[in-house]
Amino acid sequence: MTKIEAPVYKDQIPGTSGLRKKVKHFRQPGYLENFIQSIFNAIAPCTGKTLVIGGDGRYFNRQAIQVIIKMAVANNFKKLLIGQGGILSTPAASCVIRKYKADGGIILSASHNPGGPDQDFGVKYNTGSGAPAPEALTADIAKHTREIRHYNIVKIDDIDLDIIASCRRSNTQIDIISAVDDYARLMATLFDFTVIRSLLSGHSFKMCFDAMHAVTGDYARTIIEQQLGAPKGTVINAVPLPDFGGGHPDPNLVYARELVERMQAGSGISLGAASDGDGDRNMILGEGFYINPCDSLAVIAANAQLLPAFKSGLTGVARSMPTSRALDRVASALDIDCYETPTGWKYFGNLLDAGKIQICGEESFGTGANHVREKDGLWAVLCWLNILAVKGKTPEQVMRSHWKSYGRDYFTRHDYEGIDLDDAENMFNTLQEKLPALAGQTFGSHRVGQADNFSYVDPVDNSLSSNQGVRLLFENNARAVFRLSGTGTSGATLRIYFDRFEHAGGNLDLDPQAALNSLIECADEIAGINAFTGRSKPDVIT
Ligand code: G16
Repeated sequence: MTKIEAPVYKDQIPGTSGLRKKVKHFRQPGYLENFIQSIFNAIAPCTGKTLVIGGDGRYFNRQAIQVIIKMAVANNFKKLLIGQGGILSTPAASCVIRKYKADGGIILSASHNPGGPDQDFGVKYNTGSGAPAPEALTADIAKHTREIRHYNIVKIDDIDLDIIASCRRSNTQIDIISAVDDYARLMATLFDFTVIRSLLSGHSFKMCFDAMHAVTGDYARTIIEQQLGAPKGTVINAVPLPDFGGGHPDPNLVYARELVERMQAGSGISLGAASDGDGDRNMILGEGFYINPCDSLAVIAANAQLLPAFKSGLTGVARSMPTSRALDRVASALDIDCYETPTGWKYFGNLLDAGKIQICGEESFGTGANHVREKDGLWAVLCWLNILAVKGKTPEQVMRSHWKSYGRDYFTRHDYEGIDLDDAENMFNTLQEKLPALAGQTFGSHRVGQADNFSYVDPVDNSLSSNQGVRLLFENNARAVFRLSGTGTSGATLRIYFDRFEHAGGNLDLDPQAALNSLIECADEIAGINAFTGRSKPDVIT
């Protein structure tokens, strides 16, 4: 074992979901190694522990895995479980950690961010429950990155990642395992595969799943085409590529354009779905019909009793604060708890572990449940397939009848990407200063009822998370929320979330941009988006 002196990097601070930087940044001498050793130091002692390793297959995945293997051997891990080809989708990694009772896992992914030599890479650590490291642990890892003196590594040949086999190096057993099998087996226990199979093999129902040249290609082909009998070619862009084919593997209306075009009205395709770089996000489309992730979450919760996994009912659900309150209305009808957490899947972990919730989700195209501790793109698609198969309806019919029962929470998110960090901070600081005086003021037709910066006290361990987003809560049941993204790698990304409730008897058919237009104008008046950033329109609207 060699101890190598480590240069200290001051920017190794995990964001919303792990450490994300450009590949070139990760390739600085000792950069990856320092961060990995800091994870190991934070979870020490490593002796006797089992670690899962896998990634979304993006550029630098394989090289990084070889480094991590050599460092894990040097740090005396007992066992490494590594996805074949260095691949594990984020939910599959969570599944493997839980199934084999591993002590934790390292997932290599920058999620929906583009891949390639000039693009993004990322590293995150998940704990033994399969959940993303909680805030206290990520803060501890960051502290270790500032205090690190050396990292440990062994000089051994690279391990063959492509063949399922076991070998031993020093005290460490290294198992290359199937990336797909454990996850696919788990899915078969959660859904009624028989009813879905008859839907997919019938002539009246066609679906299209866009894997966006990212990690879900193999998972979707195995489950949707081979196990559920959908025709070959149902999964498009199914071959994972290190640069995602030059695309931006983010399943939204802008970046999943190919799918959106295929799903135009008249296409004859009943269900469209896409997943992101590491397989934890999902987008659901009907024929010529977009289903907002906040609504998708509400529909899944409202129909949970149709899914075998939830046949004994739900006790609670949760959503991130900026996510629309469509889920709250379902929870109230079911008379179950509904929790509001900060943005970041890690905040659902304690609630899931404590059995307080079974289903949770976020506006950022993330939906999941207690089967793993990550959001799960393919799982959400299977939920929809199961619901549609039982109901014998189209996605649009299911959505419209949901609105008729619960009312509609119009929602949109406006993203301003790559803005100057100082401009973003100035805007936020100015807005923050205004907050105490805003309540009672009227802007257009909207009177502010409450204006604050969201704080969350975890109901399980009482930990406090503050500064989680500026909320403007209006008296007419409308909200505008401002956050800076914690997942970008260049400049700042400003996210502004808008939602307002329309009761079941109201106009449920508006375009969300039109339905929220006066709220959007009012938010600009209050925050001065244009004045501070110089931007007149968002880069991405979801
Ligand atoms: C990550 C987190 C999500 C979060 C999303 C957006 O998703 O896991 O919980 O909602 O980032 O975060 P932000 O608004 O800070 O960019 P993913 O899919 O990137 O891992």
